Amino acid sequence: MAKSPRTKSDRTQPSGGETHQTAAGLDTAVLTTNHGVPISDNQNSLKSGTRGPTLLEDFVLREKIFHFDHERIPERIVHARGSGAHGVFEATDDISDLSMAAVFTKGEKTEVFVRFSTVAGGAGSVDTPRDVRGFAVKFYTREGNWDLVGNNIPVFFIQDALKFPDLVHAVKMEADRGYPQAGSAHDTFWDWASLMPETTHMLMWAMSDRALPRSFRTMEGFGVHTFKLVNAKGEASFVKFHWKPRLGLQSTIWDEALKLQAADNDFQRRDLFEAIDTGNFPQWDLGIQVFDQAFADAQPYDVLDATKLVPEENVPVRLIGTLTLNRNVDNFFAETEQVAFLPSNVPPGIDFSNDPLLQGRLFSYLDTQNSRLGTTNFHQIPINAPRCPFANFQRDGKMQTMVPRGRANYEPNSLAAHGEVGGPRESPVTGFVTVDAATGDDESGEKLRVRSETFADHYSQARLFYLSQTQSEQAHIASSFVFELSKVGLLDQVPPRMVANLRNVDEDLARRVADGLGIPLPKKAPAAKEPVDMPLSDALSIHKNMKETLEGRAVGILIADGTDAAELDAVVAAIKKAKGKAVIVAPKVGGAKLSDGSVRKADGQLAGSPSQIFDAVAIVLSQEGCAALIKEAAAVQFAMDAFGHLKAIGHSDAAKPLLDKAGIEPDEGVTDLGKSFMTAASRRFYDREPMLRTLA
Ligand code: HDE
Repeated sequence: MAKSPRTKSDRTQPSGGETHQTAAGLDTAVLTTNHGVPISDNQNSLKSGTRGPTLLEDFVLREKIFHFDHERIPERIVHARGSGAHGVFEATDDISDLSMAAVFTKGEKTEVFVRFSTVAGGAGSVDTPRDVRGFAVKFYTREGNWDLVGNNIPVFFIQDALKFPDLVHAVKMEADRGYPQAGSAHDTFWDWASLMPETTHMLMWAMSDRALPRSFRTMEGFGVHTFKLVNAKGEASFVKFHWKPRLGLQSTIWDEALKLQAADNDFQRRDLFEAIDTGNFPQWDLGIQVFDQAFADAQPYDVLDATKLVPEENVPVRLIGTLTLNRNVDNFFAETEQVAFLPSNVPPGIDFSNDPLLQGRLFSYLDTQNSRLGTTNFHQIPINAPRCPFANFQRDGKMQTMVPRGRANYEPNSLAAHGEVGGPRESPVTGFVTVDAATGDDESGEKLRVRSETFADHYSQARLFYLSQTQSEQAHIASSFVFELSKVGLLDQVPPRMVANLRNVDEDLARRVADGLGIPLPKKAPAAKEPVDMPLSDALSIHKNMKETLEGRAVGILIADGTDAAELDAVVAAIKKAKGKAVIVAPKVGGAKLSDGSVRKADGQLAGSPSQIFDAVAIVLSQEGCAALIKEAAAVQFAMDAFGHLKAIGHSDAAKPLLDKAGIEPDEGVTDLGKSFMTAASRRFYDREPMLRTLA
């Protein structure tokens, strides 16, 4: 497989301006201070005598420690933990009738930077908590940057930006005790959420396996809000943006996600980096749902309400381009940490709707960058700088790296008439023009601190989501509510209040959650607006949108001394042929001595490579190997967890005693190592679950 290209010429530089850094100085032979003075000794500080005190005049020591002391910047208040990658977006369909944005010109290739994230945890937290994932894309278009700052869930917790600080305070670690980290299963989150019926739809998604994606590569992305597309005639349509992963959807199950946190807290970050590094470039198609005011008016929900989606069965998703991530970052801090996304970054041809959540975001992101990156000049940092020329009369400020020439720092000016540089001028023809209210937004001009009546239905789409899931997915949702509410320790009033809200979603769901918690079914909460039944939508289910493929999946192959070399080679070859990743696991990382006397090196040691890091497992043992591993708790657990996490297990005949010891009752997911294993390894066996654990 090809290595991802990492040439110097690929490195991001702001257009028009040079950075003074030459790859952080690493191609300079002599070590210097930040001011260029050569350093003779980087091992010892300057002292008075060999054992005397350190001298204040040691500028080498002081500069080095001073810089180190300030290496960290404030982490993002939300979405602190993230992973980024470079790539390209190629427009594949002509939508010039809808939008004049150059990024959508058929055949146009635009450089992009993408950052995936969890929301609640700090920068050093884990990759696999139950949480929403951020899916933020910066398109460096030739008409300026477009930032589509979305999530992997198409709706949001709240309808109005004014509630965002309350949401975030409630979900993040509790104010007095500083825990829990990266999880919503605690008092303050559910106290708040149960008092806010508008969260109900999003809660259904957050309690589903959508909040446990297997990898970034196997999750969808959504722009969430309704935006507008504007064509060259100034005509606007409403649009919702979707990212559809080429590998289909995949999620983990809860027990697996918990164990993954212990096995590898960088699981998703590593998956993304390694996929790109080995040339398995992740891809998504960009889809749009386009509709007009008449459609919007006819719906039983408001398209400006971010707690609602537009079912794909009503407005099909039209695919208009492909995103390919093909280059890892060179430096995590300089790129992934310093990238600053702004939903307010839109080129001509894309515009905002009056969604009150979106409107609040347009302010928040610009503002937060100043406290995070410490300067209003954050747009000059290479990862944030447009790739097209940019120029205006904004000047100075902290960390100004540009050196504008001449006297023109105001406009209008007539300096050009005097032979001086006059600077850029506005462009009514190519410049961004806010589309007028032609799409019928209700802009009466009165000042009102209100919530529109059309936002009042908090339950119909929550019900739509729940009822559109498979039985297994519904059981996962009910069980997640039980798990999370069971962690509400101090506030007895909260679980009943939440279940009372759920009765508006689905009576059966509410009963299951109450039963699971062991509490009486509370009285139904009054609904601001009675929910209605909507036609079910297959697009909302993960199970109905999985792709049976080995591509993008890893198979852990457990071997030990005595493993049949030919059998092992055949399994590895078959996995590779099906574009899967074969990972050899053995008791010792140095390898195992195979039947033919050769030694096969392992990719991972058994104790450090539990089966939750794989999508399927093959257990290729001889009688001798099996006899040894049957006494190894890690080997028994390897098989037991693979089975418990509903994965395929292919095994040699001689490995059967290990499976017996793990309590595995063979089903269609437990196979020999032949063709049937390759088919089984491309999927999961959800039917197995009711036999293994009690779900709500
Ligand atoms: Fe964010 N959000 N958000 N958000 N958000 C931030 O911006 C905010 C919302 C999303 O990888 C912050 O640069 C407000 C919805 C992503 O760097 C901050 C509101 C959606 C990321 C902020 C929302 C998102 C952020 C923190 C309600 C999905 C990570 C650091 C009005 C459509 C971007 C930063 C990255 C980050 C504010 C709601 C997605 C504080 C006020 C809805 C993917 O500005």
